[in-house]
Amino acid sequence: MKSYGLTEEQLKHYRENGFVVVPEMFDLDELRAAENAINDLAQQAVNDPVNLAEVLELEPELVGGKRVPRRIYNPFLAHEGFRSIATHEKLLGCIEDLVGPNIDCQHSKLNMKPAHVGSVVEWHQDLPFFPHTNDDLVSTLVYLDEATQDNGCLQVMPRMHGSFLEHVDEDGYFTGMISQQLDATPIPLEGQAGSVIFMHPLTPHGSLPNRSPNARRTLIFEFRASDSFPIYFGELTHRNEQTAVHVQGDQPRTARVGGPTPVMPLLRDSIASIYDLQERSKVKGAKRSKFAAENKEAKEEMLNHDKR
Ligand SMILES: O=C(O)CCC(=O)C(=O)O
Repeated sequence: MKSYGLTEEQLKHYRENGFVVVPEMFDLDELRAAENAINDLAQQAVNDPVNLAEVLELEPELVGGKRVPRRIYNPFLAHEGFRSIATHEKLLGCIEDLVGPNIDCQHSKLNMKPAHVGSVVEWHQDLPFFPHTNDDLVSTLVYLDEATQDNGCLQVMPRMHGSFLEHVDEDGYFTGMISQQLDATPIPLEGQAGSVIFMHPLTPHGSLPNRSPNARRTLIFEFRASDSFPIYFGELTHRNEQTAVHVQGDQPRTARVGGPTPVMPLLRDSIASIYDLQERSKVKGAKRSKFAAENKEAKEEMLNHDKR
């Protein structure tokens, strides 16, 4: 019998809203494994600068005259310290409640969101980046630092996880950011270090730049039911699958087909990350979604950000 999981109320919240936050699921001692892993990888990158681009991606802006990392690729595969969090029974107990007992980690990443420069992440859904035969995937974000509106906490649009939204430019190419108008009010998800966000893969989300003196590092695991299979759309499907790992239960050989009809991304070029694709799309003048924000401060910040 499993000893950890979501409460009925948390499950209901997830199903209705497309996300749920579990405050401080991990304590600072448990997060130390990730802290040590980040230090190890940073040291490796310094010792082996030739392979730097394989391990991490840098912020375009300098901090104190130096380049700082904005993303560590594939933390699950890169270090046991990250795996120990991804496969912790507390976390997998919740994933099992959401997608069943057979679980893969489809991919992972660590967004560093460093103080003062942490890049914006434009509004997007995750599943259009890797369509599957069903939508039983869970984007799982573990805050490694306290996340606030000042340091660019994740923002979500609730109750919009029922379909694939448009992420295209005028030629129909995938831009990695929502291009249709949305009538929704974003919710900022603030939380202490160790808090975990479970998010449906079709929930629109994004985050503002970090304008504070405090980093907002977030460890992200995309889990999926093991009978949710990727639908091929080109080289990126193959690349994604190279980092997928089966983490619990059986490995069914029959695909379960269900959920909203997948929209297949048409890529112009090969991409390194969501940051890379969104930046290139903006340079090409692609449309970004606008939305009705009731929260005055959030709206002003979004408008100011648009002017920057
Ligand atoms: O860290 C964030 O603000 C959002 C991360 C995200 O949505 C992504 O990297 O796909």
